[in-house]
Amino acid sequence: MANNKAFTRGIRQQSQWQLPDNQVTPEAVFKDRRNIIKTLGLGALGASIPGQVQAGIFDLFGDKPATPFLTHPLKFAKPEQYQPTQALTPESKVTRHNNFYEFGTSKSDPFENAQDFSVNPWALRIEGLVDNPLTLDADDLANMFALEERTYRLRCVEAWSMVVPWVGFSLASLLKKVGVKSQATHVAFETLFDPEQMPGQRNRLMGGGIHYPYVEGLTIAEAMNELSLMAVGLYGKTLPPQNGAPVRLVVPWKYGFKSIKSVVRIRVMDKQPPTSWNQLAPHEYGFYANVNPGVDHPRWSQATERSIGEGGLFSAKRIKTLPFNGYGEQVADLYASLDLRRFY
Ligand SMILES: Nc1nc2c(c(=O)[nH]1)N[C@H]1C(S)=C(S)[C@@H](COP(=O)(O)O)O[C@H]1N2
Ligand SMILES: [Mo]
Repeated sequence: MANNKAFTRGIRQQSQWQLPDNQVTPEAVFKDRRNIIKTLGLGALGASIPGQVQAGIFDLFGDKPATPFLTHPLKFAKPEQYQPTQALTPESKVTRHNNFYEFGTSKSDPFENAQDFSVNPWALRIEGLVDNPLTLDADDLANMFALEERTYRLRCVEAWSMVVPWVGFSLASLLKKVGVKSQATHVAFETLFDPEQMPGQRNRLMGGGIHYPYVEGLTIAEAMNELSLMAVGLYGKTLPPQNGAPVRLVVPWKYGFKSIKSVVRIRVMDKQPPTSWNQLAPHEYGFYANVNPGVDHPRWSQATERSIGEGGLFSAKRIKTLPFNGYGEQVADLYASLDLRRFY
């Protein structure tokens, strides 16, 4: 499943039996595992076998990592303008339905494969066309900036969405701190490259065919927009690894793949940097990737989206996709002179 899935998004190839993502809910997969356990008679056996062995059986199906990653409560302000205006996606969904191909391409892979991820020590380097290059460790990330809670909608290019209470600081505040030189036009971001910790970086199929490290980029104006967030937490605590610990970008008006996780390098540049999904399939994923219901993906509509965590067990609610994911008032000006059909 995971291996096959690897090629459905990046490359035009889909096997006959593969269900689209909206027919295989995490719940369905979960229920399937229970059925397998039942069918194998393991349920009845359960009563008579020791706990450790039982845990091992569940590990086999990936239901429960042996030792969950520890998160810590954060201190933050709650600015009025970023308080939720719609129902939050439950934390259990936000942390178990993920895209983080470094840990595998199925939605449950990051939760299942990333619990041993080590973020200490961490070094985030900010360099390039800046006055004062800077390196931040895990402690700096939690303490150097005034943290705020911001609830944003996250809209994946695969046409599902969530509403997530992130905790973080604006990318603009970080860029102001290092001082951006006048000739700068773009900002490049890079995820950790550590094949020992990230199985998707060791195995091309498991990693979805992406050439690692995962890289992303923004224009300077996008990076300086107040909405661009360096998130260090969600639901009031430090990020779990599957969501991009210890620090990830969140750009809420763009498709989710722009919101790069577990960032180790931010480089201010004077040209547009390469970006991972654009490199893998340039006709399907552009540099801008603004959420746009008017421009379909070559293989599916972008007019609507599946709201994760809403609408019951087997069918999530389908809602209309909004231009710029609902953030047009804050960002549409950035694209006034850009043909968004051509610069998708
Ligand atoms: N390094 C890295 N960052 C990544 C990805 C990835 O595979 N690797 N997936 C992206 C995609 S496609 C989405 S939709 C979001 C998902 O974020 P979430 O799992 O926290 O919801 O992360 C983005 N950031
Ligand atoms: Mo995504």
